[in-house]
Order: sequence, then C-alpha cells, then structure tokens
Amino acid sequence: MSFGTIYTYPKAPRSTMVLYIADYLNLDVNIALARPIKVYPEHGGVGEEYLSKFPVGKVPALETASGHCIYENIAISWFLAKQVPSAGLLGSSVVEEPPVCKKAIKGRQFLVGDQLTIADLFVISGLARGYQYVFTKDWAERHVIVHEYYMRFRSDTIFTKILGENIVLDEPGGVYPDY
Ligand SMILES: N[C@@H](CCC(=O)N[C@@H](CS)C(=O)NCC(=O)O)C(=O)O
Repeated sequence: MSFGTIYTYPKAPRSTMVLYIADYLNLDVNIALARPIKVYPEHGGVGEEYLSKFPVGKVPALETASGHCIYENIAISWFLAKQVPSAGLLGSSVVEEPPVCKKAIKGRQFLVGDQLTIADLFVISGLARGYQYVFTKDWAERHVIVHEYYMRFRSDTIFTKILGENIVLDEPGGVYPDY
C-alpha cells in the first residue's frame, strides 16, 4: 500500500530533499503534480481541494495514506525520516537530532556525525538551486570546500533521478522555470 502522495512540480527546489528522503528510505510514495499560481499563473493555481488540505498552496506537500496532510519541506522531511529511524537521517542520537544546519563543512564528510542526515540534504538541495543558475566553474574554483562537498552528494543516483544530470555551468544564466 502506498505510503502517501507528495505534491510537487519538477525541480521545485524545496521539494528536492523531500523526494530524496522518500527514495532513500524506499517509501512507496506517489508523486503528484501541483502547480502553485505564483510559479504557473497560466494554469490557474492548485485548486480548492488542494488549498483545503494545504492552505498556503505551495509545494512540497504530503498527504499520507491515512489522510494526514503536512506541508513545509522541513516538517515533511522530518516526518519521512522518522519512518525509518535506523537509516539515521535524523542523526544517531538525541543530541544529533536538533536543527543541524549550522555546522561547518570544512574537514568533514557529513555535517552531523558520521553519516548522511537531513542536514546534508537541506544544504545540498539549496546549493543545487545555486548551481542551476549561478554557481559556475569559476565560482567552484573559488569555493573548493563547498564545491567538493556538493559534488560528493550531487552525483549520486537519487539526486540525478530528481534533478537530472549534474552540470556545472560555464556561465551564469538560464530561465525559470526551465521545464
Ligand atoms: N516554507 C515553505 C516554502 C515552500 C515554497 O515556497 N515552495 C515554492 C516552490 S519551491 C512554492 O510553492 N511557491 C509558490 C508560492 O510561493 O506560492 C517550505 O519550506 O516548504
């Protein structure tokens, strides 16, 4: 039986880590298209039913098979990560579990502890947006630590599935949305 439905549109930046976690944990989720009016004005918005479940009308949003409706990418990520505690995405102890995004990358393989957590996924997903339009090869040469950290994760199969091929731009540019 399906775990639930994640609503998003392709490459929505705040959906990236949610989709990653669902895939990483092998949760059986449906992916459904939702087009917020600010991003796709030509499609008329997400509709009343969506708004009744997710009043802010944004993505990502999750509706579980039992009808729980959750929005905000951190809340969804947390909820998904909790489904499989042994995967360690929330850290390996209560001390590691809290908001884990203020650690330095330098000299570390992961932001928290010795394994992938949602802290890494949050940062990589945000950086991916930068690499989509702004972070060029030249930028990468000037930000070696961040770039190496990013590349280590971004090349994995799940990110590639969600975001496409890992490309570093020669020049900044591109249009939004690009799909
Ligand atoms: N605080 C929300 C923000 C969600 C958000 O802004 N999502 C964008 C797509 S990445 C969106 O749906 N924008 C449409 C809008 O602002 O109405 C979260 O972190 O999930």
